[in-house]
Amino acid sequence: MKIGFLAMSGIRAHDKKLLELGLTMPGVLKRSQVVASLPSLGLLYLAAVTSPGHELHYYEASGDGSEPPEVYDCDLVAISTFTAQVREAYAVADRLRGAGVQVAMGGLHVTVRPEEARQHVDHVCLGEGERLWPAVVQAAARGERRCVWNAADFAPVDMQRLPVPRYDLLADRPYNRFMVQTSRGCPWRCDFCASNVMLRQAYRKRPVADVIRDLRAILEVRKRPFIEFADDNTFVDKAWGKGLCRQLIPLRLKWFTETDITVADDEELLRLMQAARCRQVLIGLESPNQSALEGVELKANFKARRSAGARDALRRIQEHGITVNGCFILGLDRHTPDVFEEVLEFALDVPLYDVQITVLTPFPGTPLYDRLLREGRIIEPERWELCTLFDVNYIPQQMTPQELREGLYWLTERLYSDRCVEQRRRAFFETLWRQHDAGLVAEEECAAIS
Ligand code: B12
Repeated sequence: MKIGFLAMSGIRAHDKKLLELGLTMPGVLKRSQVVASLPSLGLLYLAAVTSPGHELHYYEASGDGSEPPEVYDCDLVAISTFTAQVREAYAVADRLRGAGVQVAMGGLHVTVRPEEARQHVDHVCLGEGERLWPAVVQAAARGERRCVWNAADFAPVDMQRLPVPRYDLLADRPYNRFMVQTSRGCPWRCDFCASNVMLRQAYRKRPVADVIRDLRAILEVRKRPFIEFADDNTFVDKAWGKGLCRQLIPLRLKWFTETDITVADDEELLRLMQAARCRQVLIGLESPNQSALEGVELKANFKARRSAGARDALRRIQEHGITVNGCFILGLDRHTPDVFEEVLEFALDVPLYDVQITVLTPFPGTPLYDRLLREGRIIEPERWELCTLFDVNYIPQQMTPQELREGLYWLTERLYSDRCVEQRRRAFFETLWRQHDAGLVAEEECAAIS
């Protein structure tokens, strides 16, 4: 069979005013453009576990959700879904099936809403895809349609033996950013988090040697790639993390990852991350004030417990030449309209090199979604296209939806203005060059980061 893997890339947001603001802010635009073009790691894993004898192709839908004409030459097309683009994905699937192409769909959204996906696709795939995909391909080859495939009915995915994602399928595409996973899951359970709704297993790490093997495979496709680790929380296990960094040092690759604030607790780890050329860590701070974080992490109240020392922890990370992208969620239940100024003050005080602000978003499958639905606070349930992290579709507890929107605009204008970006970043560069003057950081390294 000819099998197509169709990624729905790009960034989604519908709030017109915010889009206008974003377009005038180089800080926002630059990051969006960079990430919008990331290839889909999930699909590259599916390609890697496809049995030999099939012809495989990787495709991208355009930012408006339209598919390239080549997908119509396939016998089977695999589509990966996030909530914000799932209606576009269903529309693509309807068109493909109308033309006689079989469609399989998986990913975060259909995992929690399989009954919806059944209306549009031949094979609905729930959970991690590596074990179930070969069975889907076999069934498709026999012409069997209208099936639901659940990872829970297959052996658990073994993180000790993941294959190399088929990066080679991207060889003729202009990607320079590549994704690698070092781990899956997160030990914490934040009530809003949509990342791990489909993972049946606890936090799992991969063997460092396998991660390095995958990075070498990328180097065969691209000379100087930038690496994004597509993890939920990379440095949970500090000893393993140090081992990873030691092995990364000789590769001299620049990389980005998501982790929690406990990286700052371990000086040796920070030094190794710096030596391994970590360029940025993204950390979910969620709120500048501790009281708003009470109860947000459901297992151990982790976010609230770590809030008091957060500013110093963030400074420690940045003092190691690693920029922090601090993420805040606006509109948590205990947020009053004061939160917008508080975030600005926090970001300037640390100061944070990068800041990401999003609005609280009830993604289906999360405890937050169920709670807000029960409380009658979701404005338009199932308007999935609003699950973008930038569009308000719920009633906050201590402000109106409009106050939340206005606050988001107010903060966007300030945080991402040229003056504020410069002010936030200046301290980082000053520290870096001081370290250079003290002989701690090489000139080449400083220049590369600047
Ligand atoms: C990388 C990334 C992106 C990349 C995606 C690149 C791409 N083309 O795939 C970019 C930057 C484009 C992106 C965009 C967006 N993202 Co994003 N992104 C991520 C991130 C950090 C990692 C995803 C990843 O690669 N995981 C690793 C792979 C291996 O897992 P996977 O994709 O889930 O695939 C596995 C299974 O799902 C399954 N599977 C997946 N697809 C299929 C298909 C079939 C047929 C089968 C059988 C199985 C299967 O098998 C795979 C292997 O086990 C996650 C956070 C996270 N840690 O998950 C957020 C995340 C997925 N993003 C999110 C959001 C909200 C967005 C945006 C809406 C933001 C915005 N406003 O634009 C857009 C979506 C727009 C769009 N085009 O879809 C949310 C999604 C929540 C949800 N329920 O939808 C997440 C969870 C972040 C968060 N915490 O809120 N994102």
